[in-house]
Amino acid sequence: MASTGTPDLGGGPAPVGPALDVAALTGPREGTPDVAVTLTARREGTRFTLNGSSPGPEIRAVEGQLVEVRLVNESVAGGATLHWHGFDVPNAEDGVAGVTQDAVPIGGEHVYRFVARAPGTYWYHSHQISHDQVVRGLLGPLVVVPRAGLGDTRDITALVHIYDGVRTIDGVAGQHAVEAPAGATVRLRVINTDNGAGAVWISGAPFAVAAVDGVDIHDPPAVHDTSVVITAGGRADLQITVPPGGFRLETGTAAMVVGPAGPAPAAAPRPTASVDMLSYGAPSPLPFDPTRPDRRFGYAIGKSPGFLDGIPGIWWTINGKHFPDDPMFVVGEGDVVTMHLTNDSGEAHPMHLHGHHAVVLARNGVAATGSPWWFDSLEVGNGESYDIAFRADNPGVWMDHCHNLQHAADGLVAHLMYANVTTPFRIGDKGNEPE
Ligand SMILES: [Cu+2]
Repeated sequence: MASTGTPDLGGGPAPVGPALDVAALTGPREGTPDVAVTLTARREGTRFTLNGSSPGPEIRAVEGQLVEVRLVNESVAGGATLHWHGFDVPNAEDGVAGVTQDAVPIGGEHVYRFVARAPGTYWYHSHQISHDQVVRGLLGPLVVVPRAGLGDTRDITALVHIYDGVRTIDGVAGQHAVEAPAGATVRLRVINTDNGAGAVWISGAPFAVAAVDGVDIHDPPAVHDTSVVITAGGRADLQITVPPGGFRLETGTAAMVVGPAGPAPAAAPRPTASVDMLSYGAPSPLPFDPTRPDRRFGYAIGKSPGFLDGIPGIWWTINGKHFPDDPMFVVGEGDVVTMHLTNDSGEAHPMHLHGHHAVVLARNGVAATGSPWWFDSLEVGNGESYDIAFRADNPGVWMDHCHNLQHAADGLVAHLMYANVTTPFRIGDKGNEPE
């Protein structure tokens, strides 16, 4: 893949180290896994399932454990993969068909191995024909708990997904209950697996946003009558003390009631206020100095007439180019990278960088003042701009794309590449079609 366009705003060419092949950038190949899971992908009617259900089974590991997941494709035509959304695995484990592996055909299998280094809330999904396979159910939750445990905290996952137009929580439409005693502390891991941003709120109790995209918020204050808007692909861990009458996690349609057995608290409409992560929580130092980046990029999202796979239309552009002629952002290992994201395309885009967490420096030129806001999925609204920064500390070839997966299929896909890394895989070969 050649470097195209001129995304570099400064920094000069990235240093080229010794050549590395993506296929060699695996997790530990030796050692007995602490968590070993086989996930069998099937087509069931119009749905796709893993081990007979969607969402697939929750994969839960303790920080530091070795995780091994064997994906078996029983009947998903077109092939399948598993991508660990938000979990920064070594590149060969990233599960992107045509970039880090070939799609697994019917009758085939693929083994992923990685160390559960970072506690937090994540999810997994197919990254082959993802605009179809994810919507139809090839997904599930991935949770890594801290080595020290969570004490008495009740740990509850709430994976939100729309099936055939019906919003569900953990696969259940309407309202369902999870029992927890009054006075207990709950960590509610809300995962947005849909193509658009989703608002959630808690009725019946104040709450704090304890983590976003797997990273704890520093000193999160309690809020009430406030919603949390979760980017497509993003997660928010909410911390709540269960009141005597319980509380509700609301999405506007599906709801989860958490509390002692008994009558559920009343549903509440969506609050008008929402948490703004730009100013939520207390500042704390970053692990690098973003005012002295080694590399600065622009990622300008637009739309213009042209051809995509030979089909004329009005397609998304990145820095003025259509996929696959859009930018390759080339970095060297260890670089501190800043990126200026803009969007003048007429629609919002939930931008997802694989393999790295980035931190928000500013939105529309207004500097972040709250807790460091680390993310892997960031909603960039039409007309908005974001300045972000990350450390290039995970060599490979990484997608940096829109997680409205139809937009990605329509070409809103770029890549971050380390200058010395090559991949033997090809989009278009062996049926590889990541989006
Ligand atoms: Cu988009």
